[in-house]
Amino acid sequence: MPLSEPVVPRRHAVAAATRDRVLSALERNGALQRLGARDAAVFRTRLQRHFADAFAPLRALYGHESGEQPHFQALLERLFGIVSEAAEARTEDLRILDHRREVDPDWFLHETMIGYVCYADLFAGDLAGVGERLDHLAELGVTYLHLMPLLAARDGPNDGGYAVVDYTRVDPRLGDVDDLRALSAALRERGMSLCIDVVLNHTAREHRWAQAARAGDPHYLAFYLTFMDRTLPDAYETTLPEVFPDLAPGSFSWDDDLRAWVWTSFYDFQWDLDYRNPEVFAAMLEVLLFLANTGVEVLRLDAVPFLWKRLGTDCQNQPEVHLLLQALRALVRIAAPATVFKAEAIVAPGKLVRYLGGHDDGQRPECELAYHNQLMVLLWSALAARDATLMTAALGRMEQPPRTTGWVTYVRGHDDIGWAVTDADAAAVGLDGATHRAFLASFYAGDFPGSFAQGERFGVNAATGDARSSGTAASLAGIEAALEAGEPELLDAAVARLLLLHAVIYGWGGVPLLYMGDELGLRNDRSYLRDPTRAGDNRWLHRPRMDWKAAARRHDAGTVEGRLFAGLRRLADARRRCPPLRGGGATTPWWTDSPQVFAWLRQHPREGGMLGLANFSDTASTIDAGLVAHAGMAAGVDLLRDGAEPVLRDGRLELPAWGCAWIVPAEASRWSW
Ligand code: OTU
Repeated sequence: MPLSEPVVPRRHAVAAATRDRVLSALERNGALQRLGARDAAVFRTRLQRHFADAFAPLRALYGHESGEQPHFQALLERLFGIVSEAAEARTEDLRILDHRREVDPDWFLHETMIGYVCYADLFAGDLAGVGERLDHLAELGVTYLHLMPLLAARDGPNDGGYAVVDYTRVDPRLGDVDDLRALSAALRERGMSLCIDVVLNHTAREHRWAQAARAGDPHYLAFYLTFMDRTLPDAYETTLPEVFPDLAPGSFSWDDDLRAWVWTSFYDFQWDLDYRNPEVFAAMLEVLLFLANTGVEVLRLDAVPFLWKRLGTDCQNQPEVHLLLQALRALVRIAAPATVFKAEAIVAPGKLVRYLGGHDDGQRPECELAYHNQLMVLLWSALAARDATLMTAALGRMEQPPRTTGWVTYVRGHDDIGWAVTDADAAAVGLDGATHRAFLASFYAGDFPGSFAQGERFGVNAATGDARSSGTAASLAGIEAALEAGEPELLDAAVARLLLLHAVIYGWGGVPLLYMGDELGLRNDRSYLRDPTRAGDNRWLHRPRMDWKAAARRHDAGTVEGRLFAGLRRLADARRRCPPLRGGGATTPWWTDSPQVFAWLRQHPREGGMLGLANFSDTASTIDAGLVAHAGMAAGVDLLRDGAEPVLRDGRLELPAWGCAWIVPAEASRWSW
């Protein structure tokens, strides 16, 4: 080979040639020209930059190697056609946002980020109503609003909106797509980004695609996983866990119209899509881009672990799931780079970081955010046990997310809490996994002796004995019981517990999510029992309606609402003054010489460090102050106490019952006070 010819690995050569063919196709049909000269140049650069990130996973998924190259090329041209049309449909506003986000790619991981999660109807009636309540969010420092499912869902039971009939229509009770556009713009004006759910894994049985399938249309029949008899369903079910063992047993449902079994991982009215079919991929790509073009900035990708099935496995976290996410990531980025993906993957700790693109063979762009389910579970575990040993060990064993990505951290959400403590993590600290999980379910159902919690069991699995928990954060932390008992001391303790949990999630790094009502300590809501479409699903216990009367007490320091609200505002202020929490840092738990005290060190390559401390005991605890020095915070100050120096006694640092501290070096904090 002559020296002048560069050695290009074949893989890259194929990708480059394919890319050029895709680009010429877009030029031939005028798609690029329609973007206007400037945006066409930018689009072309993005396509060149990200093409391989789409090409490689798509080829692995749909590019059957053997002689079907023209087919695959046609598929690519079609997908990029969808992408270029979406780029063309993007409004001027959003194109400017795209530029801003490309200049500031870790915008969603700034230390100023604070999320709020609510149902539009329960919070403020409808989308327009939400727009009128933004002051409430601004007071809490919110910069990110996750509105729970708001697209048109089936009538009757719809799993809280997770059974969508039309991804391009807003639930008419909440408004329409124009209201969604108006709200996303109003939010942006106030420095808040909108996040909404995209239910990728399944549609409602009443979705147009499913209706066509039921009417016998072979094109749409191929959108779903259907089986003429029980042979394959039975074979799959030998290794499939049940998501809702009591409410919707099994993973297949008989459909009378189809005269077949349909794959339904969740409720029987939620039909799993078949992503082996590239038509499904193309259809969902259009959905994502349509939603991105309404100004939604964060897409919460629901139930992603379930997207690909494989016989003999639990049909979660299959390698193809990651390929799908990588391909979608690259394609959406080319048209709408201001859009961030958030993975809803509530899976074993060892499988989580892959959703953020951390793979054995290096980093591949996937989702930018993912739920830190382990942190949430271990917080409640430590609170019940009054001991942080398991939490320290289990979190210490987890991998770091890639530096360009981050966790969303949370105390409570709309789902049950699944007690995802692995047997290995439990064993590492001398606990039996099953016993500890049963303890947690019992503790948070309020039936363990000495429990302060008032919750309920969810998803009790008669076969395995597993149980999850429902209840609002306030009720689980003891506020409901304390108010019933009318004992101020119990209430002080419960308020301190709830703030303790939030002090950890606000100080971890990533985006903390505040769940609606937790800023006021809203208790369990049993009104769902009167609604037959909800009565069977006690997750509605912790989906209360916003109590605006309670909110009116938020500045009254003598009330529960006032104490929680002020506490959360203090945390928000401290976060904004804490650059180490910015994206690009890493967080690791640290052992202390007190099992009740959880310590974590946040380190940022440019912004320095922060040592977080949280005392899970109902009495004061002390730790060796040498630890603080060892973490590089010898002359440290506590951001949670207005920059005061930590209380030291006989070389030990003292934390009150359920007390917390965020210690930063004094000189680092000087500029911010
Ligand atoms: C999600 O949760 C939603 O958060 C739920 O509210 C929905 O019911 C469900 O999807 C179906 O759309 O199993 O217990 O690993 O754990 O997707 C909740 C992800 C769930 C799953 C998660 C699912």
